[in-house]
Amino acid sequence: MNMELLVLGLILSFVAGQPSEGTEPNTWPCSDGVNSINIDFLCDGRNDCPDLSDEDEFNCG
Ligand SMILES: [Ca+2]
Repeated sequence: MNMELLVLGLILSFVAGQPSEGTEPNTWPCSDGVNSINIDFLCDGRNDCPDLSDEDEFNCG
């Protein structure tokens, strides 16, 4: 059935589209390109990235 192939293709494309360069699903990459934080710490009012990018108004505004 073509439907089965369609579903399989969707699953494969979803898996292949996941970030793979050391980025966990629940992390947010700091703007310095080196560090990453738990997504829960993004815009929580405390500086977690060394470059303070997680509290930057560009990301939180
Ligand atoms: Ca934070």
